Amino acid sequence: RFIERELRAALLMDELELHYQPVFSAATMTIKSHEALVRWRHKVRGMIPPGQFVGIAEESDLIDRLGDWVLRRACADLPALGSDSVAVNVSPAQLRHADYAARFAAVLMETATDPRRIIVEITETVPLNAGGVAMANLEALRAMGVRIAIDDFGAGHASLQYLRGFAFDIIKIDRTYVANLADSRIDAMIVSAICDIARSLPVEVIAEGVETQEQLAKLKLAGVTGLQGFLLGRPAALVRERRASAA
Ligand code: G
Ligand code: G
Ligand code: MN
Ligand code: NA
Repeated sequence: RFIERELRAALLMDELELHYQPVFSAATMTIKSHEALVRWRHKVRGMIPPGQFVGIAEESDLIDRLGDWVLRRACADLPALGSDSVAVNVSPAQLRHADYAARFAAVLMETATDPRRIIVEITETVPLNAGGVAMANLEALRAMGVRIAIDDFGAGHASLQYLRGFAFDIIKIDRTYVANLADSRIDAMIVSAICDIARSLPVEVIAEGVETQEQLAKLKLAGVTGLQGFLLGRPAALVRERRASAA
C-alpha cells in the first residue's frame, strides 16, 4: 500500500519524531517521567498522529522498525529530558518475536541506558499466556530492570485477568474513568478500588487524562501515585538546543 511504503521511507528519512508528555508524582508534584508519543511529520499532510499510522505499521514488520526507532530515540533523548525515566508504548505485535527482549537490550547497550530508567507501556490487547512468547519477553525485560506498565487499564475486558497473570510495576488508569470523575459516583468508586488494589499489590498507579483541578483533587484523595494530563503538561517536542550546540 502507498501509505505503508511512505511510512517505510519516512523511517529511513527521519521524518518521525517523538513528543514527550510529563508524568507527575502525586506526592511531590514534580515530574518523575515522560511518556514518548510518536508523530509523523509528513511533507505534504503535516503532523500525523499515531492513531493514523501505528495500525498500518502493525500489519507488517514495519511495527518492529518503528518500535526500535522509538526506543532508540527515547533512550538518546533521556539525558536531555531531565526526568528519572521515559515510557515507551509497545505494540502487541512487537512482543510476538522471540528475540524482542534481546533486541531491546541491544538498544540499551548501544545508547548506554540504564534499564531501570525505561518503562514499557502495553495494553491488555496483548494475549499474555503463561509460557507464551509475549510473556517471556516481558519477563526478560523485567529481569533486566525495565518496568512494565498496563496502559489504558479498565478500557478493555481483561484488566483483572491481566493483573493475575503478570507482575506489573505500574497501572495506568484509562482516561475515560478520569473524565467522568466529577459527576459519576460509580467512576469515582472504580478509581478508588483500582487504587486500593494497586496499594496492596503493591504497584504504582498513574491517572491519565487529568484535565481539571477537581479531577486532580479527587485522584489525590483516591490515592493515585502519579498524574498525567493536559492540566499538568501536554505532549511536546524536546527542545534540542543542547544537542545542536554540542554538534
Ligand atoms: O497521541 P495520540 O493520542 O494520537 O496517541 C494515540 C495512540 O497511539 C495511543 O494509544 C498511544 O499509546 C499510541 N502511541 C503513541 N506513540 C506510540 C508508539 O511509539 N508506539 C505505539 N505502538 N503506539 C504509540
Ligand atoms: O493510549 P495512551 O495512553 O498511550 O494515549 C496517550 C494519548 O493520550 C496521547 O496521544 C495524548 O495526547 C493523549 N492525552 C494525554 N493527556 C490527555 C488529556 O489530558 N486529555 C486527553 N483527552 N487526551 C490526553
Ligand atoms: Mn500510553
Ligand atoms: Na493510555
